[in-house]
Amino acid sequence: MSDKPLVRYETEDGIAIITVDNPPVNALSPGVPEGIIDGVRRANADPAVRAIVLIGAGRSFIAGADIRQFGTGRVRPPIGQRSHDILDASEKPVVAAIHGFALGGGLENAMGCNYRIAARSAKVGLPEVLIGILPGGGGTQRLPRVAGPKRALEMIVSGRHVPAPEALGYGILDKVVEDSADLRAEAVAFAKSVADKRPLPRISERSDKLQEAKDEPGMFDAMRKSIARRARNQKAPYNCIAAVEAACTLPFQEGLAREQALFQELENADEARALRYAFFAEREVAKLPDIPADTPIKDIKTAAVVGAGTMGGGIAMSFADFGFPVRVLEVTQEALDRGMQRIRSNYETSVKRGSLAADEMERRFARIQPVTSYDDIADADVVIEVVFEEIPVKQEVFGKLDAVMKPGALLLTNTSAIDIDKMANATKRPQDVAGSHFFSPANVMKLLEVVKGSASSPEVLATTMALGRKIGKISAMAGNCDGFVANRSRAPFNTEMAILLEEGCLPEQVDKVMVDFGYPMGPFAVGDLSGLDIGYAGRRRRAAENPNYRKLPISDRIVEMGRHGQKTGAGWYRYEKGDRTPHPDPEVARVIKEVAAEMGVEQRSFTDEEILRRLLFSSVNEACKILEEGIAYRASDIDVMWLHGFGFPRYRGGLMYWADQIGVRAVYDQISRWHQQYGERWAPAKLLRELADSNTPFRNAKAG
Ligand code: 3H9
Repeated sequence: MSDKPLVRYETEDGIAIITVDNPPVNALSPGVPEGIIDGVRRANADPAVRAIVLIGAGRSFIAGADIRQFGTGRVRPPIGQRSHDILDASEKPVVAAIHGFALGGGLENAMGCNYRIAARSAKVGLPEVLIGILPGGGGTQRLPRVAGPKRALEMIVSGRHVPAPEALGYGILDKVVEDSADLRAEAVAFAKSVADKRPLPRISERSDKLQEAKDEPGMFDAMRKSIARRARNQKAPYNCIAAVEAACTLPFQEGLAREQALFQELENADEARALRYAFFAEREVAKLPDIPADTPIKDIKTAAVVGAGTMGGGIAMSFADFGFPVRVLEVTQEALDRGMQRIRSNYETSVKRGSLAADEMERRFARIQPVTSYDDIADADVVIEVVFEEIPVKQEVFGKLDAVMKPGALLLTNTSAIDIDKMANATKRPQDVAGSHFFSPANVMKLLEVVKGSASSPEVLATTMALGRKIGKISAMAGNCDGFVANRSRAPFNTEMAILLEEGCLPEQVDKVMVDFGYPMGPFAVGDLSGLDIGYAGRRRRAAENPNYRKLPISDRIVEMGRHGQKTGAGWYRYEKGDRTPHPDPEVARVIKEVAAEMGVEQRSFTDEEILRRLLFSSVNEACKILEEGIAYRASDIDVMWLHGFGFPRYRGGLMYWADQIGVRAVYDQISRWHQQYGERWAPAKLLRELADSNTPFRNAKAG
């Protein structure tokens, strides 16, 4: 560790400057709040100092408390002696100078100051709810006082990062300066201009904006109601609301005490532990043990997508949404028109819902250019193939791409299961080929699974990982095998879903268990949404390749009846015309019984827990095999993939983290029992047995 001080103190022309210097993001690690407190006391004691500036060194102001310190039992100073309390009590004016991020404890300290100025590109927010806690440093009490309770509720319950110009409009900031300006010099000048102004404006002493809650006392219940579905099984969002409510009903000091009590209920709860784990897992996933950190990254400015189906359109939107011009290729005009129409109508839905402004939609749509000839995409920096999942079709596309694309272009395939090398070998530049597997709907789901072909160059892989981040995705690396990491680990879950039906479950029963667990939709309803014919084609391919492949006769019968999901008005559920609500269908129940009888499988009833474990344990076992084979780097990468590819509830950490809560030994024992009962598909992975024998948590498992 360097012995450079975490907080520096200097004076300049009567202004004390307190600089937090704790790279990379100036988190409030031990020593930082103490350094701020020392600086404020020193400045107040020095008659030559007239005002104080609090600023961050490096790329940010302060990104909040040090998340690694939560749950460690570290004793925090009592109310009145915390850095924001001391800033608030300063007798000389304090100006916070914000660039980069002022998040969580960062914004809380800034709100303890008398004034806040920020660079135009800065962002402020109280994102604590996203790690299962609430702003416990006065944020729930000061934000409603400065921005009004309604805005504070919205910001604290969503945890969103608010751009500086918007924060200025809410009254959180006093001034925004251009990024080209010298923020420190601006802050010093500002401090001089307010040095003699008295009384000092203190957010803690304000109550004018709290009137809003008196005029509209129902706002807290309305907020609770509006988050009921999204926040089910969680406590932090509700404690956030309760704390803001306290700000509106209690004097400031009592409000702080209430905030503290509500914070303490959360810090060590399972929810916060799981969310902290997810936060760090999402950062870990970017680290590639076998690719040097200094691998050059290609500059990607333009993209092309081959195939304008639902997935191709979603991928094109992902690029357009982040400012990339993208060409979409279909060889027939009709398919191209249909694809562009689908993109347009997806954007229109967002505009109707209010999540996208109409002019922004036009800007994004204009970035997507439809073309019908390969020559028209030849100069793109990256091309993503999104055609039908059949090897010869894909190989033909890659042959054409090889012929037209400029040298050095990234040639990516969105296949969800096919061996990347089959496509790479259809070109004379296999080093430029890799997998870029998006998840449905591609413009919404955040996971980008980057798949290594055997010849993919480190440069292509590192560039694809970085490209994912540039289009707002979380990139995760996977090895090349059937289904890669995400779909392969999920496949046994899909198999068990169908087998549960043979044994007596109904789709609506399984879906309810998974929705209660925290998924946004049940797996059968998701199947209907994405289309059941894709899985059907995959099963046929695998059955042809592998004579021992476990057939799923009920799933096959449903598809063979023409029930392909929402797009045909029926799948596992039936749908009314123009409506996406799934309705349980007695016809499906009849087919299930009929096929089960043909198979000679006895039907019985299931508990919710048995359903949940049958589905998820099967995937945990497969995930162990994936790690054992070195297809994924870390168990936590698999968790990140489940969170962002499949909608696994974040407050449960991820598949492997969740399994740890049950315990590796208990999982192993159950899987072993099912192995006895059901045969080979439940054979425990070697790694699972080793973890159980050594009592090593799943989350610590790494590639074998
Ligand atoms: C809080 O403030 C509670 C208070 O109310 C008081 C209660 C009493 N702590 O994300 P990046 C690390 S709760 C520790 O890749 P970016 C991160 O792990 C806190 N470490 O950069 C990574 O390390 P490594 C409220 C942190 O530019 C490195 O910094 N605040 C923290 O993509 C770079 O991070 C938040 O929740 C932290 N607080 O994004 C904000 N923050 O290199 C959390 C970062 O070893 N942070 N690290 O992998 C963020 O959202 C993003 O990091 C940020 C920068 C947007 C700031």
